Amino acid sequence: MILTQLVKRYENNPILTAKDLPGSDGVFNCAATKFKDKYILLVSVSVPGGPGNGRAIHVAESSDGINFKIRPEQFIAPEQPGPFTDFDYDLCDPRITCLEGKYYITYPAHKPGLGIVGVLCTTEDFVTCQRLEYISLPHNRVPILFPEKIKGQYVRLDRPYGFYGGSMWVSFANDLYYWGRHRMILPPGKQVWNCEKVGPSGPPIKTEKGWLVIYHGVSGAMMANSAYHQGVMMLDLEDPSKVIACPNQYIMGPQELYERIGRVPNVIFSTGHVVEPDGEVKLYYAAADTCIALATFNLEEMVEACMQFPV
Ligand code: BMA
Repeated sequence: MILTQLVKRYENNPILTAKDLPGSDGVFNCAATKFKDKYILLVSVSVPGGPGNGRAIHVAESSDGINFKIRPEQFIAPEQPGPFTDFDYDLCDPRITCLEGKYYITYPAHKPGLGIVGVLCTTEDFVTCQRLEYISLPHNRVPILFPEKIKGQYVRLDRPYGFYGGSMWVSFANDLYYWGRHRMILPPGKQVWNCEKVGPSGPPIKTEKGWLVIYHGVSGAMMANSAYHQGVMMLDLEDPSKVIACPNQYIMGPQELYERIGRVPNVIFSTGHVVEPDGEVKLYYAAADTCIALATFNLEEMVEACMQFPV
């Protein structure tokens, strides 16, 4: 079973580039969801001369999930006055979860010298975004909420720094603010593609067999440069601190030119997907920290394949 064979790249990739937003020099890591009858991406946009890496978050929308238009105005802007100013400098890697009918956005706010913290936000209309709270201590890059409560509690995945380089953890909360019962569920792997760090991609997908988690694996010094791949694993439906299957293969690795050449070469970094009613998963991913591309796979086939690698 070769997992990469289950994933199909869209033939006209990339679907969004800096040319789609004049003035920018990169449109990449994006959250993805559906809102009313539209597909929405929350896109990290970099602008020369902006703070940090110059990144802010913009909304892109589409009727077909392929042809997107980016709105020129910033949806989450850096350096806004208020309680969250300290870390709100370089905004990137948003993720979104629709939970109890509301849209929750999480992103790692980054201030060089201070660190990286997870911020929780919400939006009702994808026009304005309210920052609600920091939900992690530094350094923690990637909180993503599960789309429903499990045994009465909210659940999230994240990737604090410093545990074997960067491992994936699950935590629980009675509200969305006070998190605890932290458990490490996945340390970096033993393969070249995931040996340095691992972290969650978009929100876990509920299936009959368990929660399918798409995650990124980072290779370090074992390759000439680090490279980002995407992998999958399954968590127990009732107890998501239990990994029930975890293939040692990746599902996508940098292969096409647009994935291999760019601001950061050899990067496939997904922070969002949409599951269609017919079981097709549209996986949106940033290629080489430069542009956004689309790949698809069938959910049932991926779950079956993943379950061939029980833990
Ligand atoms: C991560 C983040 C992402 C970036 C990725 C690959 O650490 O900085 O924003 O896409 O590295 O460069």
